[in-house]
Amino acid sequence: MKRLTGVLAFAGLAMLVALPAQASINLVTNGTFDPGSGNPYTPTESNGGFTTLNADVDAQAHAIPGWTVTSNSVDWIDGYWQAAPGCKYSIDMSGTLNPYEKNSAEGTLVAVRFATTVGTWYLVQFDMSGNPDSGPATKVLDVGVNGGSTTEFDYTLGPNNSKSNMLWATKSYWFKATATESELDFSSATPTQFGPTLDAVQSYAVTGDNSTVAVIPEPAAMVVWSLLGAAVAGLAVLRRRARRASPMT
Ligand SMILES: [Ca+2]
Repeated sequence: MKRLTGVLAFAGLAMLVALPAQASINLVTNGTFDPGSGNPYTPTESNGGFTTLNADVDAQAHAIPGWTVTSNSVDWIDGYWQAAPGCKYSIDMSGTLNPYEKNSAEGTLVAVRFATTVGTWYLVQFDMSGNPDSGPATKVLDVGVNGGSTTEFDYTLGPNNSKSNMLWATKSYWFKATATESELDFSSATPTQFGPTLDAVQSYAVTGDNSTVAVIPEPAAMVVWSLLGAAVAGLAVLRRRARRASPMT
């Protein structure tokens, strides 16, 4: 039994070491902007492939699970253009000019807060493109945390950008947590209705600082992999025992 325990411990350790970075916890709720079932604001083909969500209309501001529209409006897209790889929905961060807009379409979307450890670095990754319907050619998106200073991200439409070929680019933003909860703020800085587009938002705690890309493994995944390792090791032991018990072949 002592030997078996040792084998299991070793197998568990080996699985931990081999754990891929992709197994880490994504801290962002609904970074792909899925509506859930029965959501009356779900964008559909029949309503033109997008729904405009106004910050000044409470139900619209909270229509996307995990997110709040906090200024002007954003357009929630399904079908109007190609979403980021692996996604169905996406966002035009510059919504639609209408009576709620105060002459600016620059929307702000705030993600629901997640627990953070003060002093730990976090990587935020998201896919960005631009509304190809009209200018400006360069779309500007500001990203920040807890209402603090922001970092500007630009995306310039090229000759091959179209609604069926959005050419989404993955962007990375880093922040060092200064609070036990953090919220991600995404704001369009493109005042026309044709803004930066956003999709596939994820965030991960990292070890070290923003110069080293070592993502902290997800505890739950570690447990699963450890159990799997233990099961594999246990099977091997049983198989060896069975082989010993039966005649040589
Ligand atoms: Ca728009």
